[in-house]
Amino acid sequence: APVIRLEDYTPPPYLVDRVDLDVRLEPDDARVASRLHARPNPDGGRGEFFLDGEDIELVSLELDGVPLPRSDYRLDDDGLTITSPPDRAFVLDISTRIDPSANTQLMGLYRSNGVYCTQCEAEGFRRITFFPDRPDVLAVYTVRIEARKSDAPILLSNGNLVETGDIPGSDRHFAVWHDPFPKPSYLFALVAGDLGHVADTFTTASGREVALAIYVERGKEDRCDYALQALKRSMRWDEEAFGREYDLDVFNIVAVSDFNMGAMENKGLNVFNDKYVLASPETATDTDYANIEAIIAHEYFHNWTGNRITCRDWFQLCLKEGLTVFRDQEFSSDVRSRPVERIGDVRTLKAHQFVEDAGPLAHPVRPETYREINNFYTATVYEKGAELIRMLKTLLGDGGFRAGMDLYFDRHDGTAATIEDFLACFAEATGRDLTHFKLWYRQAGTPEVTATGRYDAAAKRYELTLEQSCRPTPGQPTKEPLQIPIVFALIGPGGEEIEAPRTASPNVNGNLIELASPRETIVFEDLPGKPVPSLLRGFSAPVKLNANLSGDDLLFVAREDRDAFNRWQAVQTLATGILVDAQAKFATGDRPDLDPRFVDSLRRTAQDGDLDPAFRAQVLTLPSESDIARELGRDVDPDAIHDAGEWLRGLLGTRLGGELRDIYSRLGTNEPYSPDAESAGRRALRNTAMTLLAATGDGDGIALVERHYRNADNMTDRMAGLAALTRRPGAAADDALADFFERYRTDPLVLDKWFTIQATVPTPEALPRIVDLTKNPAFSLANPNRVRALVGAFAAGNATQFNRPDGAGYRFVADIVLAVDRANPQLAARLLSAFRSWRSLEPARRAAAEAELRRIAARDGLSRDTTDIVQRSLE
Ligand code: BAL
Ligand code: ZN
Repeated sequence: APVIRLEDYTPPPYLVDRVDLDVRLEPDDARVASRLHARPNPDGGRGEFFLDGEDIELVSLELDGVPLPRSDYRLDDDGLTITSPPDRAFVLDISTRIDPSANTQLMGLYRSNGVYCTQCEAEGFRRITFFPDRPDVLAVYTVRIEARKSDAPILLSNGNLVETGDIPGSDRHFAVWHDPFPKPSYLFALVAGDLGHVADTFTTASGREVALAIYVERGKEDRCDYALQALKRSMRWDEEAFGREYDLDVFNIVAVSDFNMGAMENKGLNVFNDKYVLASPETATDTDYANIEAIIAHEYFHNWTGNRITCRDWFQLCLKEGLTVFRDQEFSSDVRSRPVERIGDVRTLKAHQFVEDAGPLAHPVRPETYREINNFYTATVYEKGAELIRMLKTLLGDGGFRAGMDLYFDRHDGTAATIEDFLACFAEATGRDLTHFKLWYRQAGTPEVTATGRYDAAAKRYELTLEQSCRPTPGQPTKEPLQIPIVFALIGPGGEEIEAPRTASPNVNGNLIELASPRETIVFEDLPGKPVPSLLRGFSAPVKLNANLSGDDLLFVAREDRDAFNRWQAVQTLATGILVDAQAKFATGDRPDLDPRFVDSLRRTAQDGDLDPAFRAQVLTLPSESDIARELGRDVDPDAIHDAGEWLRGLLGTRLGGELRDIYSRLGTNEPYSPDAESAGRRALRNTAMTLLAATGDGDGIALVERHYRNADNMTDRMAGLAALTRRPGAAADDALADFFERYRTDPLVLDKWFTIQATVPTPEALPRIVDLTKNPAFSLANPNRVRALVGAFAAGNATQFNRPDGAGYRFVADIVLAVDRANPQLAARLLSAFRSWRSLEPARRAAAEAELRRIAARDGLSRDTTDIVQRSLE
């Protein structure tokens, strides 16, 4: 596939102002009649008019009502070219035929569980009709849908419903939808089927009433309430936090069971993976509830950041995604606990984005080249993109940030914009020069910041030296220094924060250091005693910080820092040191030992009833195996890392046994389940205590877990029990798994949890069991949720078994990638990216992983998506 480059962007030569679609649905024969009102672009070049088209059959083509002679157009695999279009406005009538049932890619128009639905981002509209399928062509859509009433009583599209009716003399009916807001083709959506729904209304700040509805498979209506309430909270929040009101008369959400992404923000008609809509206490965990709330919010927030203002081209993807992730993170922080949300978001960032940045798939937040855009819906574009917005807010302050956002909404509403447009609004609104900041969008890789402090007691002076560096990433062998906002405080010996420490440095402003050069020394004067620095508070920049603090200092920060994030971070840093050391010992057959002060520190947090239980749970949750692998960076031995984790958890379970049992019994409750953040926090702490007690492996611990599983009255507790029980294969684990299957055998979304639990058992029994599970009638390679629950979870969440020294884990995943690739390239490519850390493994595993990548690369007929990932992984 050709490389597409940002620098080659040219405006579209022809614009389309209006699209009238008439879609007649049959399961394997859908007819799409499209009338395009087109005209030459005054800002574009002249010449041919290219309309993308893929896997569709052209039935007829007319220009201004006259069939276009064969000599006036070309048809090839990529689309249709009108060779000499008129030099004035004109109308194109195009009709195409498609087979929704045969569409296994889940891009364009397809059928999922008997429901017609569409997915058009990034380039799916071209699989429905011929169209300049690029986000800078914005049109007003009117859509008529016609189908058999028995097949599809519900007919939905974007915008407002303007007409419905029956077709006389047939069992067919139709609906006409009109969306007054010009939009790019990737935001087009159509859904038709026999669906149930729940409804509500929302009154906007200016008093307009909006009809809300969530459509789902019949029988699932009672699982939509949480999503519906989350939608209303989101709508209110966007008014209050960003001054953004909803703009249509209706807002519809549809949940479908076959979906490549989490959800899609089509204008007025969001389509969701049902996993992120359906919830009841018996079927969804607290994490599921939190994800539903965040994703409902995310898609809703796209209405302004994505839809009203869209992207000029796909290189600008972070313009809508990074910004919208930032907005959904802020929403969750406001409606839940801010420090706990931040810890969760940073854990996610490090687990996915830092890993991506450290491997062969690293790319800038705004990439400058791609071969397949589907492969750039990544943690870097989304999560690091959100961090860039957060840094901008830190640098400009709340007022400056809001002024920049207001200007952006004002100036670019109704247009397709760029990162340059976006940053210019902030520069103009605040008078700040953002030239240096913009480098964050261009330069890939995770910067490392090293801090070294020196205290001169006689002079009462503290010198803080900060240095930054960044390792090479693909295509970027050398790196420039970035502008890094470091929120900080100096903590005095008694734990008090030293207010506005005196410094002559121009790069310190209140509690903010702006590090812009490779190396910078800041001198603080008149200190009352030797301070301990609390740096990068709230994780103010997406960097790897080496603060060079002693064990004593870290224990001090863990106890005294007023910044909750940094208290948590200090414990993580201590635990990381312990685990890195322990895994080296396990690798050589030695026994590690444990500093009792670390245990005391955890004990203090565990027992501190003044702290939010959710925060205490986060502190008691050790770094993951992938955190330790990332810390090591090379010659990783996943077995040694796993052994170290088991050792530490077991030891903590023993040493903190009394406190953990106390937490467990105190937090037990007879109250009915509620998914709110506070209740969820108490369950999180109790389940963390239980997990540590189970890690001791002693009889009491196991008995406790068995009781916990049996007595659970909600899915959060049941899953926590099941996860703890299945860490150790045996009769108790098998009994619980059999029980779980019987309880939920008719519920695919819940069975996904059952697949995932078995996929992540960290023992050699796992792989043969997973191979077996692929033959279970409840499993299907055609459904992305099933594949991700079993195979995705194995590759991404079972480090010891995916990385089996005999290479069998790699072979299994590679076989699945090849099997899935023909039907659903996007899903296959996503699965394959689990190999991205292969170069950091110890030599034997590295060789085994490389062999599988090469086997995939050698396969004929590989999709563009998978080819792109495999080639970049091997480069
Ligand atoms: N635009 C793809 C799905 C999402 O990020 O909301
Ligand atoms: Zn998004």
